Amino acid sequence: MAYFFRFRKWWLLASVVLALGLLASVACQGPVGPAGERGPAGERGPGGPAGPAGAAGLAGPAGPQGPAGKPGEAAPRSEANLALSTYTPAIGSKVAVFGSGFKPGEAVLVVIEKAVTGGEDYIMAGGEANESGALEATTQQGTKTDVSSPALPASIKPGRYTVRATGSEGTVATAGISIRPAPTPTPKPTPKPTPKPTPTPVPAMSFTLNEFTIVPQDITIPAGAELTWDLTNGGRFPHNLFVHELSNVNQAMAGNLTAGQSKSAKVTFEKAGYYPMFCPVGDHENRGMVGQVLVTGAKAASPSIKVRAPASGANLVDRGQVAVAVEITGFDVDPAAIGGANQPGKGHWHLLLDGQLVAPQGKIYAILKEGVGIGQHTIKAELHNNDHSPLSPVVEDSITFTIIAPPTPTPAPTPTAAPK
Ligand SMILES: [Cu+2]
Repeated sequence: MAYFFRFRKWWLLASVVLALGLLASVACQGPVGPAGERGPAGERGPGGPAGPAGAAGLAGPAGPQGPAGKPGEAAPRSEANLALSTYTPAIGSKVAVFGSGFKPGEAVLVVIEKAVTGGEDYIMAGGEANESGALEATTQQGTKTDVSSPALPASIKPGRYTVRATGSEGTVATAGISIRPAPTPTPKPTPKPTPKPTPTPVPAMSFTLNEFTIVPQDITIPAGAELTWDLTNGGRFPHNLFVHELSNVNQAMAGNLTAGQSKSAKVTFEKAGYYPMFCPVGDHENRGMVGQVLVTGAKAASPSIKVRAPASGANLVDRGQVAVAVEITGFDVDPAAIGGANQPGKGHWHLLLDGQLVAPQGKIYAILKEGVGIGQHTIKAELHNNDHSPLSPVVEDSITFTIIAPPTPTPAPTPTAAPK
């Protein structure tokens, strides 16, 4: 340790001396002497980074023309443009071709190059360039700014092709196309039969037929439901129950009932509307065996009225009355609303005899007791709104019939007296 301290004392002394000597040499420096002669140039040092490029010099004179190059393939002179409604059509589909840049008035033919088996071009479409050089095709519907191909035929093998449009003045345009095979037709799903709505079971209906009435006279039933009709002949004469113009019902009801007889039949009314029922025996209908069947359900699109009784051109034995019956569809008859405010699709009908209004009707049958004497008569039936205004357009029907005198009863042969 002592040795170290002795060494350090010496070291400190030396450095003090040194520093003093330095100070002295600076302090006693004299002024700087003149520059000495320039020494010989040293060796050239390594090159510095290149300086910025100088401004381009003037172009030198053109060199001599080189030899002409090999003529290249004539590029399609696609001065015009071609666009397709689809670039990947399937066999069987149509492609619309839109073109522009042709010479006005130029006739243009569009083909698919080498598309037909055997390498033929497939002629796709033809058109004409209009004044602005756009491709146009004239069709029955007039001019249109595209030319459509017919459905691409199966004679074209699927693959990639070039569509080329060539103008009569040499303008050419091309477009690539990739034709896909015809889509495999998706088998049409066999239409499921629309399940017939399960008809709401309707209780059986019982009718009593008599001289000359049908009871009940007015019934309301749902369309499409299978009904059971029980009939009883409570009268002395044969009777039955038919509905005008509904052959399916009448077939089910075939077979008149004799006095006291009963039967049951299944009937279905397909369409909504008001249908006149009647007894088809003799002139029982004209004697009053009429009734109304209101079938509820989806209404027919437009209102209609048809005179069903008397039959057009009928000869009716004069019974002092005439039964008139109409069929109404596509319209609601509301006796309670007669004279009230109008409601669309609802109202009543007017019965005219020989041009005279008899009365507004709230039911589809009426018994005329006046003005129906012997001779020809006309019945007209018109649909009217609640306020008695006619429908627009007018909905009406008319028939003529003739009332004839009852046949004179052939007197019962007077029994001849037995020879004595
Ligand atoms: Cu009858």
